[in-house]
Amino acid sequence: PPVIRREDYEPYPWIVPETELDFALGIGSTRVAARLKIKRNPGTESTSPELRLNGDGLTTEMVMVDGARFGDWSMDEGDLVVNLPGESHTVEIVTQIDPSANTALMGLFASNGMLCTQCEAEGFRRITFFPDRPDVLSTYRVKMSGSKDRFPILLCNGNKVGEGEGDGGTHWAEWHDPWPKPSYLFALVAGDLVANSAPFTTRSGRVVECNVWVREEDLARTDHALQSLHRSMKWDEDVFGREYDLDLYNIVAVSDFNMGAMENKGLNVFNTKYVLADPDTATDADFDAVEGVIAHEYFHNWSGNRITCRDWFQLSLKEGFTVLRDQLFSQDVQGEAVKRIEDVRILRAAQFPEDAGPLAHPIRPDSYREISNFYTATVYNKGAEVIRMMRTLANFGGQVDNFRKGTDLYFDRHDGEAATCEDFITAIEDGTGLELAQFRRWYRQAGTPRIAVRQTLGDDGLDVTFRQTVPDTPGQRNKGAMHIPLRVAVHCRETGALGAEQLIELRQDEQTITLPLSGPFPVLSINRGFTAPVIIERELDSADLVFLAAKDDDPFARYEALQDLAVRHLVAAASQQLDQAGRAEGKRLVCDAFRSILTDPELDHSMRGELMMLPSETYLFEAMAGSDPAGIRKAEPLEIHKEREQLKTVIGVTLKRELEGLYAQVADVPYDDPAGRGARKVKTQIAALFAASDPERAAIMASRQFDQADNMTDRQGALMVLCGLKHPARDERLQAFYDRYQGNALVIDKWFTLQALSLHPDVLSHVKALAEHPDFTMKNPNRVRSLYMAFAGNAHAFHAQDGSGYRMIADVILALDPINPQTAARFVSPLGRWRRIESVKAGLMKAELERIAGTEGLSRDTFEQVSRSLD
Ligand code: HT7
Ligand code: ZN
Repeated sequence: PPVIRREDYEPYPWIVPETELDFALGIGSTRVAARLKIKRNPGTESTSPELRLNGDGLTTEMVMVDGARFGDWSMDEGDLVVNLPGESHTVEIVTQIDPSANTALMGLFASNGMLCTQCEAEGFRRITFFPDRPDVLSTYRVKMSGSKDRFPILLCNGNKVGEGEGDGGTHWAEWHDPWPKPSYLFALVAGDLVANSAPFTTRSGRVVECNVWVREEDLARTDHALQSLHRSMKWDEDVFGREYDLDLYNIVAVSDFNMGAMENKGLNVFNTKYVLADPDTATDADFDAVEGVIAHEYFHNWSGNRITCRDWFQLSLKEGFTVLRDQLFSQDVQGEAVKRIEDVRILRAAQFPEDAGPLAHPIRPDSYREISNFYTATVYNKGAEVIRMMRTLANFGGQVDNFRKGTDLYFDRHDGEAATCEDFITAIEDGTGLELAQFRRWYRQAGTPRIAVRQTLGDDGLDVTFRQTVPDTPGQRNKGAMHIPLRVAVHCRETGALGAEQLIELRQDEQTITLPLSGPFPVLSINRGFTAPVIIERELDSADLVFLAAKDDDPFARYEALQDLAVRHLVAAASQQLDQAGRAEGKRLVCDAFRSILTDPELDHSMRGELMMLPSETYLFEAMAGSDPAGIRKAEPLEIHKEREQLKTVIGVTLKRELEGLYAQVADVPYDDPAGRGARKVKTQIAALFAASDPERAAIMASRQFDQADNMTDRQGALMVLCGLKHPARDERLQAFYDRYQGNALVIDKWFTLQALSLHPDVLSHVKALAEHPDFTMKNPNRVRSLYMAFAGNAHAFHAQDGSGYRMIADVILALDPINPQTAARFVSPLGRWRRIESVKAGLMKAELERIAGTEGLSRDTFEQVSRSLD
C-alpha cells in the first residue's frame, strides 16, 4: 500500500457545491444514485479533464454527465476516473452495495436489523463514488426509501423536508442539510427505533428538538444521555460561546460500532456503550463515560464540523481540541481534581507507551498508509494536552479567560473552512498575544520529553536546574528543545508552609531557575496539575515525597508524590536492586503515605479513592524500561506484577486496622447519597487490597457487597475482586451475574471483561473457554474488545512465560483481520512493545509479529501496524 505524505497536499481541482443522493434501502442490497454538481476549483491551476472520484469495492452501474449516458470513464484502483470536457457539469452515478456483507462496519452496514453508516475517515467511498477527502465541502439533499416495517424510522443529516408512502409497503423521506460538509460527516440511519426527546432552547431562542434513538427495550436507559446532551449544549454556550445551528439534534445508538461515537452533522451515531445507562446496568464510570462522549460529539459541531480539517494529517485540529473541550466540561461537572487525575492516568496508560514504542508519531503525523491507524491516544489525548498547555500559557495568573480570545478568533476566522493545525496556532497567537514559534515543535516532534531536575540551595532561593531531552522516535532523531510550561511551588517541610505557585517556561536543553523559598527544608512541587505531558525525573528524598503526598495543596501533586513513592519502590524491587532492608524501607514509606491518605479527615472519598490506586502495571512497565536512557534495562512485566501484588499484601496487612475503620464508614452509604460515589470507589479498593492480604476476608466482603448491591458499581467491583480469587464464591457469583443479565449485551461484555482481566492464575484457559461461549462473536467489536483487549491488558496473563498470551493475541489478529481490519489492527500495539521487554519474551513477541507479517492477504490496516512494529 502506498505511503501518503503531508507535504504532498494539493487542493482538489474541482468543487462540489451540491450533492443529491437517492437510496433504495435493503439489508442485502441497497441501490445508491448520486448526482453531483461539480465545477472547476478556482483556487487551483489544474486544467486536466480528469475527475477522480474515490471508490472502495464499488462497481459502477452507470455514469451520466449533464443528463446523458457518458462513456469516457475508467476504473483505477477502486476509483472512478471520468474525463470531463468543460468547466462545470452534473455527474450522475448509480451503484449497488450489500450492507449485510459489510463486517468492516465502514460505509453502510447492517446492525441488529437496522442500517447505518460510518464514513470517517474514508467510509463514504464504500457507499458511492465521491471526492472522499475532508477539504471538499458540499450541501447534501438525500432521499431514502425502504420497507416501512423494517425501517419505520428514516434519518439523515440536517432537517427532514419531505416524506411519503411508496409502492409495496415502502415509504420514503427526504432530508436536506443546509451546512456544507465533507463526506466523512454524512450519515444515514434506517430502522425500528424509538426516541427519548426533549427540546433545548439555545441562548438566542432557537428551539432544538433533541432525540436519543434506540431500540424499544433500551428506551428506559436513555435519560442520562439526553440530560448530558442538554448540559453540553449549555456549557458550550457559556464557556466557549458556541451555539447549536440546526433545529434538530439526533443521536442514534447502534450495537456494532468500531469506535465510541461519530459526530455526523445533526445525526450522531453512537456505540450503545456510550448512550445506555441506568444504575442497575452501568457503573459510575460508565455514567461519566456516556456524559463525556456525548459532550465530545456535541462539541465537534463547532470544533470539527463548522471548522473541519484540510486533510487527515490535521486530525488533532479537531480531535485534540475537542478532547480538551470535553475534559474541561467533565472537570466542571464532575470535579476538577479527580477528573484531572483520571485524564493523566489515561494519558500515561495509553499515550506514553505509544510515544515510547514503534508506533510513535507526532500529534500531526507526517505520513500514513491507512488513516484509521492514526486515531490514536497521541492525536487525541496528547493533542488535548498540547492545547491545554496553550491555555495555561494564555490564562495563568490572569483574571480573564485570555485563551477564549484565541478560540473566539479561531472560530470566527475559519468558520466554514477546512483548516490546519497551523491555522489554529496562529489564531491562538493572534487572539491571546502569545508567541508560540518554538511551541510549534509539539506538533512536529514525537516522543515524551524527559526533564531531569536537580536543585541546590542558593543565596536567593532554590536554584533548580532543568535538563530536557526528547527521545529519538521512528524517523526522528536529535530533536530540538521544547517550550514547556510548568506550574511549580516550593514548600517548607519543617514548618509545613506552602509556597506560592508560579508558572515557569522551559525553552532550553538546560536551564537554571531560582525559585523563592517559603522556609528551611525546601520541597519542590513540580508540574502541578500536570501542566505539561512530560516525564519528570527528580531526586527528591523519600521523606519529601511523603510530605508532598500528605500535604501538597495541589491535588494532582499529592497524587503524583504517592505514585512516585510507589514507582520508585516497585521499579527498584522488580529490577532486583533492593536488599532485604531496602525492600522493607520502600514498603514502609508507601504504607506511611497510604496511612495519611486513609485517615485524612479533609479528603473526600472520591479523591481518597484516586489516591489509593497504585500505579498501573503499564505505567510501571514504562518506568522500568524508560528509566535507563541507554535502553539497556528492559521491563520485566512478571516481576512488576509480583512486586505490585506483594505491595498490596503489605498494605493490606500493615494498615488492616485503618482499612477496616474506613470500610465501616463507606460500606453502607446509600446509592443516592452525595458521598455515595466516593464511598463505592473506596469500598472496592479496600476489598481489592484485602484480596491480596487476606483472601478469605476479601471473599466474604466482596460476596456481601455483591449480594447486597443495588447498583452496578458495587456489583461489578465485588465481582472484580472475586474473579481474582480461587474461591467457590467466584463461580457462584459469576453465574448469578450472567443469569441476571443474560441478553443485555453491554453487561455481558462486562462479564467477559471481568474474567479476562482477572488476577486469577488460570486466566488464559478461562479466556480460551470464553471464546467458545455461545455469546461470543468476532463480528461485534464491543464483544471482541471485552474479551481480548482486556486480556491483552492483563500483564500476568498476556506476558505468560511460555508465550501463550502472545500467541493468543496474534491468532485473534489473524482471525479478525478479514472480518474487521480496523479493529484487528488495534491489537497489534500490545505485541509491538517487544523492544522494551526482557529478551526471551521480546523474542516470542517478535516471532508472533513475524508470523502475522508473513501471512498472505493482510489488510492495509494490519499490514501497516505490523510492519511499523517490526521496523
Ligand atoms: N471522529 C470520530 C472518529 C470515528 C472513527 C474513525 C475511524 C473509524 C471509525 C470511527 N468512528 C468514529 C469519533 C470522535 O472522535 O468523535
Ligand atoms: Zn472526536
